[in-house]
Amino acid sequence: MPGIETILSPALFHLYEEELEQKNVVVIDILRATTTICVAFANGAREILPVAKPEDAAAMQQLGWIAAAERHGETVEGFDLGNSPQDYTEARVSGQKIALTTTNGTRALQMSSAAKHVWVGSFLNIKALCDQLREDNSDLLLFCAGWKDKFNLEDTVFAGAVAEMLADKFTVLDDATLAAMDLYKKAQPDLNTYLQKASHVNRFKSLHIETDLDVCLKIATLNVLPEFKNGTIQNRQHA
Ligand code: 3SL
Repeated sequence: MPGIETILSPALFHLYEEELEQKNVVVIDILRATTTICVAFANGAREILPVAKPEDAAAMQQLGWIAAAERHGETVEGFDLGNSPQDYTEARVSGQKIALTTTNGTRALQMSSAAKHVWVGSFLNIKALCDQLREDNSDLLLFCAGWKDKFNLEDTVFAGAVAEMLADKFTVLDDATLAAMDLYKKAQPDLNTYLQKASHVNRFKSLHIETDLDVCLKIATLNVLPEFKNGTIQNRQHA
């Protein structure tokens, strides 16, 4: 049986780096980067290039790409898009290539590049994602992007949801995954209510972007499977 482990914060990533090439990694930034990437593909985006800095996204704008940048939860001034899934509408992104930089999510993607496969996970595509992971049968690392190297609730709850969905097919190898599964069981009856105490949800409230929370907590509504490969993200499954 393949195993599942969980990285609860990017600060712990170095512990897993050596074993990466035989494993699947799921990068998790529920609020909001990995959710936004799923929505963009569901609405017809062609490709998403995760980049480190706003300047890198701006450089791609010169080549006809949409430039998207978020820092501290806000759209960086002068960019076409920020990181709200509600802004990645069909009218805005269909057929487009997007260069995206966010505070934590795009960094976690780039950190994972040595893995066998790097998948983009969100509640919206959880079914498509878990179907793929079951088929592949490789060891799995659930990588929570967190917030500036710190643990966060929403990514951990999602890691627990994935581990629960795969529990019949995978062996849980570490206590981080067990803790994530326990947290998911506690949060699952009402994810929105449970996550009201999360630090990033409070950040949303101060930025008046709370409506994004509902969008990010929709479960298995999108049949997309974004994969980060050779430095860029493409959808392996059509919506
Ligand atoms: O951390 C990230 O990558 C972002 O998802 C943060 S935010 O939700 O856009 O504030």
